[in-house]
Formats: sequence, C-alpha cells, structure tokens
Amino acid sequence: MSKPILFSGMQPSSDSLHLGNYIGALSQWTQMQEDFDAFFCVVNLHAITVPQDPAELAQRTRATAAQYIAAGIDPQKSTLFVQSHVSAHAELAWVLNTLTGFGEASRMTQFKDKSQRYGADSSSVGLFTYPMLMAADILLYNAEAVPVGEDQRQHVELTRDLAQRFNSCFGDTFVVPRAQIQKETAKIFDLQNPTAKMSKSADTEGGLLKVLDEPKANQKKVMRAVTDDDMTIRFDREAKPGVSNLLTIYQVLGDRTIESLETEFEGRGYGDLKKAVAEVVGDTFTPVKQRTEELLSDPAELDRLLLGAADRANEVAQATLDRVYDAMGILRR
Ligand code: ATP
Ligand code: LTN
Repeated sequence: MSKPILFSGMQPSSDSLHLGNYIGALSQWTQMQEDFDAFFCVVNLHAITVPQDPAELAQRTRATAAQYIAAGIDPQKSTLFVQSHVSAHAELAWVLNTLTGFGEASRMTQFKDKSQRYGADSSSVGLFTYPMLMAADILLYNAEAVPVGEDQRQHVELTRDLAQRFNSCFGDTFVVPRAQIQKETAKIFDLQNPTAKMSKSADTEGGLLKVLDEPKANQKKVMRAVTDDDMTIRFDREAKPGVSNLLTIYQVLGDRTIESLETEFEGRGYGDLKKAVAEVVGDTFTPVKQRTEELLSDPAELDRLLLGAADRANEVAQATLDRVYDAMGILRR
C-alpha cells in the first residue's frame, strides 16, 4: 500500500538553524519520513517576502538543505527540494490568490505581526500573499499531513478552506490536508527570556543555540541561561520557565523523562543541570555541524541531489497544476 503524503518546509532565512527548529521541526521530520511519502522543501520564495541579500539567500538556501540532510533527512527516502526549482508553486499561488478574500487574508495573524514589525509602508504585498503560496506548496503534492508549529495552524486552516472552496466550485481536485501540530514539549524557549520562543528574530543572540555555531559558544550560552532563585530542579512552566526549558531540552535530546531527570538532579544545583544540558546539546549538534560542512564543501554534489529531487517534485506538482487549469478553463500548452 502506498504511504500517506506529507509536506513541510522552512525558510532559508538564516545561516544556521537553531535548537527550536531542530527539535520543533527537523527531528520530527526525520521520524515521520519513515511512515510517510515525504516532501521537504526549502521555501526560498517565501523568504523574499522580506528583504534578502541575493548572495546570502543563495548560500542560505544550500545551507538549509544541507542541514536537513545532516540532521537525518534521507534524500533516498524523502523528496528534499528547493521551492524555486518547481515553477508550479508560483503559478498555483496566483490561482489561489484569486480565490482568497481580501478580508480572509487580512485576518492572518503572522501577516499582522510581521507587518507591524516592519511597518505598513515597508511591508510588501508578497508578505500579504505569503499564506496562499504556502497553500500552493501543500496542495500541489496532495499532502494529507502538514507537520508545523502552532504558529502555522492558521495558514493550514486557510489551505483547507481554499482546497474545499476550489473543490466545490470546480470539482474534486485537491486533497484537503490537516495540520500535524507538535506536542507542547516540543516548544523551545529563549535561554535568556524563557517565556518567549527561541527564534532567529530574537532581540539578542544570547538565548539562541545555533546548530552551526562553535560548540564552545553554545556551551557558554547554556551555562548563562536564565533560571530563578528557588534552587530546586523541577518542571513548572509557570513558576520556573528557565529550569523547565532546560529540562525539556534534556528530555528531548537525551531521550529521558522529566520524572527521571527530577529524580537524578534532586538536591543538586543549577550548574550541574546546565553542564549536562550543554553536553547533550554539544553531542547532538557536533555531528550535524560536521556533516553540514562536508556537504557544503561539495556544492556541485549538493545541487545534483537537489535537482534530482526537483524532477520528482515537479512531476507531481505539474500534474496537479494541469488538473487545476483544466478544471478552471485555463488554456495550457
Ligand atoms: P521567525 O523568527 O522568522 O519566526 P523562527 O526562528 O521562529 O523564525 P521558522 O522559520 O518560523 O523559525 O520555523 C521553522 C520551523 O521551526 C517551524 O516548523 C516552527 O514551528 C519551528 N520552530 C521555530 N522555532 C521553534 C521553537 N522555539 N520551538 C519549537 N519549534 C520551533
Ligand atoms: N510558513 C512556514 C514555512 C512553510 C511551510 C510551507 C510549512 C512554507 N510553506 C508548507 C509547511 C508547509 C514557516 O514559516 N514555518
């Protein structure tokens, strides 16, 4: 029997992925690729919805793909490709734009947040139509499952609405996808500000653990993580956000339970916990960093892998786009 289809992606908007991306997205993707026919995309067309430096964008697109592979996405099992290699994404996004209400798009909270951050005059129309490009990504591959963080739930809901709207106007064409939202434990917080999510757009770098940073730098950041003055090591997200975040990181990366960690660290100081967390972060990131550097040292081979996957992606995507055009009466070659 064929496996259900999964689609997910990340923007190539920084040099290095961070621990939140690793735990919240990549490590789940690597597990899910066993049970799904998975498409993982580096969504570079989404990245240009805010200004990007051209040379940097090209480099980051390859570096993001390399980090996917280094973290365990197997290009033999999954289709790992770059969005701009498959032109159907931009084409279907245009069609979906014509089916989306202005008010409907205006309600997207990510647009509201980001346009507030950049100011209305410097926010592009592309930022506004971002969710319809994301809907195109998902619908082109007939994906059933879309693993994303909580922040993307609304975009997947919009995707479902657009798929259903299209199907009822033009006949059954799209598979209606569902968001697969990670468990609460998979949300990682900023080490310096443990009530805010760890994010590449954080105000300072001190709370951000990057996969490609020097292990010593990450170790220092963990040792300086904000805790509290209660001095007991137990999980309590409300009262002890910093310690709880460290326990979550250890739990996920060390494959432990919170209870066993609470027992192990009973009567011990925060320094001990931080040392142990720094070690498990180092053990996780070091091989990923090494493998990423190897892959990036041979860009021709990396491009060959990505272009091969793009051929496969393109076949599926083009077939969907053809069905869409036919259903709508859009002439094609
Ligand atoms: P931005 O700061 O631009 O919002 P980001 O650092 O939050 O970016 P994204 O590119 O939006 O990262 O996210 C890529 C993937 O990583 C998404 O699936 C998202 O849910 C996940 N992710 C990002 N940050 C975290 C986090 N702190 N904890 C868990 N998952 C996260
Ligand atoms: N918007 C998502 C990235 C993204 C995506 C997608 C995720 C673009 N297209 C399709 C899942 C499916 C983000 O910012 N994390």
